[in-house]
Amino acid sequence: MATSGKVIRCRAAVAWAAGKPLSVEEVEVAPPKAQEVRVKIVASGICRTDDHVLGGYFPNIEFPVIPGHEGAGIVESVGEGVTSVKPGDKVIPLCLPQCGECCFCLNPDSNYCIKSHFSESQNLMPDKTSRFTCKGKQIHHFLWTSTFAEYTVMPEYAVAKIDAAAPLDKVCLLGCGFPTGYGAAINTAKVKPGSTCAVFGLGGVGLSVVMGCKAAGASRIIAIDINKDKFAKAKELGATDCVNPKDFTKPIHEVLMEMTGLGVDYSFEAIGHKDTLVRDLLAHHRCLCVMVGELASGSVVSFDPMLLLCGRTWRGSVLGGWKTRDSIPKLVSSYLEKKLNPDLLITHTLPIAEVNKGFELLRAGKSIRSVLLF
Ligand code: PAD
Ligand code: ZN
Repeated sequence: MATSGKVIRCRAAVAWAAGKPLSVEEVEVAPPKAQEVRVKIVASGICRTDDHVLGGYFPNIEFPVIPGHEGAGIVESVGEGVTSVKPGDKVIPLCLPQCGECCFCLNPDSNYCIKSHFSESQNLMPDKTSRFTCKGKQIHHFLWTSTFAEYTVMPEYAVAKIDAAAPLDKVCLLGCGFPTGYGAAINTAKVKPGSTCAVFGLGGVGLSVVMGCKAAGASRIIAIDINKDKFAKAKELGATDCVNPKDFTKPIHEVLMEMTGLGVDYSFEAIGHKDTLVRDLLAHHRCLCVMVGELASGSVVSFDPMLLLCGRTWRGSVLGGWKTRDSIPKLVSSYLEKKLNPDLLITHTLPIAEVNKGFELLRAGKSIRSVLLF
């Protein structure tokens, strides 16, 4: 490609400081170094985690930063030594990579990769440098994906090659929201046919949990949200009951207990609030409770440990338990075979110039997923 080996000037939505709107700027993107890949991003969904970044939830995320981690694009060029992808390949950036060699990648029960940005809590590339500059300043990466940039650079093992037939403006959701929720139900919880599930929070992630519970054969799926506008979609995707905690004076776990008798078999927290986490766990005698929502760094949750002794289980789920490089291309194939339908989560499509409108819609509870197009 004509741009190979050269700095590319392109648009990106830059967060200069916490609590400020994003600013669409011209940025410079350096060529990929050895074992790195530069990708032209075509589409990127907006996930609540990006909003957590803008809100300054994660103190280890340094500003200025280019957020975005739910994207899809085309490889523009590759650095020395890259063998698994080539220019022109369609790819999904992996916000949780899979190096394939670390003890977690070799463990069939884990999808955590020790060579991920989580291990070091820093938002530069693995070599602690950045490929982005703007107005003479170094701009930080986010999760090594930074999909709010038209071109972005990632380690090779944080990129998954997908089917050339995949529509990038749709399968971008397979970069985070859909596999996170769907996998929390089928991989992390391993929901059994005939079971009863409760899903707290009906955003893109929680609605994907609903889809996962339905696919696993749950006979009752109770969808819980304080925004009743989310209920129609939840029912369309498989929820059998919808509950708004605001309609009750008693605590929600009591409401669920009355609805179910013994409580639910599985519950999922897809909000990211510490009080819903505890309420969730309290709700049921023999429940497997899966934490999907992300709490602000440093949050402390207190609960009576006897709750666990009596048989409840509390598990976390990152990216739905998928070993990403192996699984995301398979999910794309299932999508192309019409076995999965994450398209139902897309409520808005916006040009990158309207990125802040996308966040306003999310905060106002008016969108599920907005997809940004370059
Ligand atoms: P979202 O904001 O679209 O959805 C959250 C939903 O929760 C909204 O519908 C709210 O109305 C609802 N809600 C808020 N407060 C309450 C409450 N007190 N009781 C009931 N419902 C409430 O977010 P999302 O779906 O994009 O993401 C959900 C969480 O998942 C968020 O914390 C995000 O950071 C996290 C996430 N985790 C992973 C992972 O790998 N674990 C990946 C991606 C996102
Ligand atoms: Zn996300």
